[in-house]
Amino acid sequence: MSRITLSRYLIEKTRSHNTPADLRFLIEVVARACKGISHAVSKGALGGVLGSMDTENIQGEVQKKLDVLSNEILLEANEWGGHLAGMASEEMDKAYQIPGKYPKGAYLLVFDPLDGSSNIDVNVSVGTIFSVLRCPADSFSQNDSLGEEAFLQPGTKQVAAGYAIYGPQTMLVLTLGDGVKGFTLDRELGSFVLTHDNIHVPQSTAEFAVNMSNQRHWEAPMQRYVEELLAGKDGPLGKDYNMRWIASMVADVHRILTRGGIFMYPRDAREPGKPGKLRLMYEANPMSLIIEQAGGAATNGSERILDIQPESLHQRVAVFLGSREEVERVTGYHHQG
Ligand code: P6P
Repeated sequence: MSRITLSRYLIEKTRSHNTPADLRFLIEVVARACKGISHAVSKGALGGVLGSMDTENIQGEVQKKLDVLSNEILLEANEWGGHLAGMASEEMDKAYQIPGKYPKGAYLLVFDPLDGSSNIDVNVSVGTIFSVLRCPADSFSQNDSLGEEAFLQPGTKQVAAGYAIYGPQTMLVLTLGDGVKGFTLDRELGSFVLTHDNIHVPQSTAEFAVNMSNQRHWEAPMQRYVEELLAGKDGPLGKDYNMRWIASMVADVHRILTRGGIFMYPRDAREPGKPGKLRLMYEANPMSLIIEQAGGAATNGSERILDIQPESLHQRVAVFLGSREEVERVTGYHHQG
């Protein structure tokens, strides 16, 4: 059987589902940038790019050299193509304005260029997460700056979302709104090849992902739910659960897409008033669209993540996502209060 590359998949989508040519071009450019990031990440210490800068991003997190490099790779790959009205990134305080010498296009690209970067120096899988929105007509101008409000759209407005995971294999996982596909990078050809044609999250699971060291900071519903998970078959849930926590959202979500599970990052008492650690626009929304498109569910404990109306670019949110049965269960605990 001839192998279907990402390019062929996208061209066939354009023909059969009217995927606009400039959206196809956008995805191909992002995929090419992810190949470049994969190459830089895989060099490790040999590339002189491990370790930290002496700078912090808007999250107050120390920036790794690869964070900044990955961000630059995505900006430089996308700014000239004429398919974007602007970009936003975890690594930049403000929206990125397309330089005046280049034409602007219909889409907005929002990304976490290198998620999980605290794991880079210990050689654990990391990834790039991206989300594609349409630029609202009333925000678009070839000449004027793009305001942040153009990006503040609920996750249901995403026209595409995906991630690259830089692990034993480099993979691109993508949804254009009709299912989830997985492409594995063939390093000899330099092409992403379709290897997972229809990724589906198992409805039920016996595996949960949470950073247990935060347990004492959780609110009561979360405490109760995890206690019952830990009680296993002797408790009310009637089955034993396994636990995994990689502390790299891309790797944890990829595992859940592959074999089921529930990923949890609840808000906690460490940062009162903050709704959670993870960012809505470029972590929770793209991952929630992918999970839902694969048959799973994603909430912030009380409402569907994709329905949340963003109020700021770097807004945070609590995240419960994965196997539908388990997400509905934990959401029920939060509704009981
Ligand atoms: P903690 C990585 O920094 C990240 O944003 C996600 O990729 C990951 O799921 C989470 O934070 C890990 O957080 O508090 O366990 O280190």
